[in-house]
Amino acid sequence: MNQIALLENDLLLKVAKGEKVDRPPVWIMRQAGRYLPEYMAVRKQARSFRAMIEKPELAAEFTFQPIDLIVVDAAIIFSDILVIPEAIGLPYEMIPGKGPFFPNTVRSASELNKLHSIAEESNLDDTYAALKLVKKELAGRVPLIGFAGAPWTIFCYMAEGSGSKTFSIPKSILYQDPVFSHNLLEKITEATITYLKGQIAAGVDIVQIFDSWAGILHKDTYMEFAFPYIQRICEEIQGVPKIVFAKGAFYALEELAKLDCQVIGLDWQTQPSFALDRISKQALQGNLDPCLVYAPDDIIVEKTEALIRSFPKGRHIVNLGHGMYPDMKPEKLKLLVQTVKQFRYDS
Ligand code: 1CP
Repeated sequence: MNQIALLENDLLLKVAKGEKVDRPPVWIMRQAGRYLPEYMAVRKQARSFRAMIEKPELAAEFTFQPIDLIVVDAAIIFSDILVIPEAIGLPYEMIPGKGPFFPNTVRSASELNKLHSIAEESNLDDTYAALKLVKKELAGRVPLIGFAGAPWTIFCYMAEGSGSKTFSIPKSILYQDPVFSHNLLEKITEATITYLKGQIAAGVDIVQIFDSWAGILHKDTYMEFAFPYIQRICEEIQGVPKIVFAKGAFYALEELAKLDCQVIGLDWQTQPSFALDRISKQALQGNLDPCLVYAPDDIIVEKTEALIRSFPKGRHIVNLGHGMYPDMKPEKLKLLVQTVKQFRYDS
C-alpha cells in the first residue's frame, strides 16, 4: 500500500513529490523547544537534554507538542544531530544555557583511529524507538520527518568540541590536513547513511539533512569537503524524499540543484527569486526571517502571504530560514502557521 494513502495530511510529501496542492505545507525548524512553556514544564523533570532524547516516551511527547499546540503540517523527531558523534565513539554533554560540549575531540589520525563504526546496539536505538512510538501515535495525522547533520557540520562539532562563532579549528584542519579531513568526513558519512536508513526502517516519511555551518566555508572548500558527502548520502538514501538545508550556502545553489533530493531548504538571507533562478527541479523550503515571529500580527500575516506568493504554486514548503529562539511567543508562531493554512493559491 502507498504510504501517502495512509496519511490524513500529506501536503508536505505531495510538494516533495511535485504533486498538486491548494496551499503550501508549513512546519518550523526547532518547532519543539524552549519557547514552549509546555516543553519547559516537562524539561524541568528530566535529568538532562540527553535523558530527554534517550527516553522514547519523553522524545515522543516533545515531538507531539508542536503538532498539538501550533498545529503544523509535519512532525520532526525530537533528537539531535550530535547523536552521530556519540554513536561512533565521541560522546557529548549538553550544558544548560551553553550548548554542546565534547570532553574529547578528533583533530588527528590517532584520535580518528579511536572511533568505531555504529555498534549492533547503540544510542541510535533510542531514536529508532522514539520514531516507532511517534509513528504509531501519529496514526497518520501528519508526516514524520527524520533528520541528520551533514558530515561537514558534524565534523565542526567533533573537531571544535563545542559550538563556535568561527569554527576556526575545523576550518584550519581542512587546510592543514586534507587527508585526515576526508577520512573523518568519510567516517561520519558512513555512519549517517546507516543512521538515516535506520530511521527509514523505523517509519520516517521524509528526511532532512542539516548543514548548519555551510555558510562559514569558501565555495572551493565547500565543494571539496562538504558537497561530495551530502551527494553520497542523497544517492544512497532512497525510498523517502530528502530535504537538504545548507545554511548560508547561497554560493552553491546551482550545485545543490543537481543533488538527488526533492527539496532544498533556504536560509532567510536568500531571496526567493535568487534561488528560483538557480533551482528549477526541486521544491524550496523556507525562508522567513526567524525574527518575523517578534513582529506585530499584521506584519506576520503580510510577510507570510508575500513569501508564499514569491514561490511557484506547489513548489514551496513554508518554514523559517532557521530555527525558533527561546524567547519567541507561541501565539505568534501559531498566527504564522494559521496564515499559511488559510491561504489558497487560487484565491
Ligand atoms: O523541533 C525540532 O527542531 C526537533 C529537534 C532538534 C533538531 C532538528 C533539536 C533539539 N536539535 C536539532 C538539530 C540540531 N542540533 C542542529 C541543526 C539545526 C540548526 O542549525 O539549528 C544543530 C546545529 C544542533 C546542535 C545543537 N543542539 C545546538 C547548537 C549548538 C551551537 O552550535 O550553538 C544546541 C543548543 C542543541 C541543543 C538542542 N537540540 C534540540 C533542542 C530543543 C535543544 C535545546 C535544548 C534545551 O536547552 O532545552
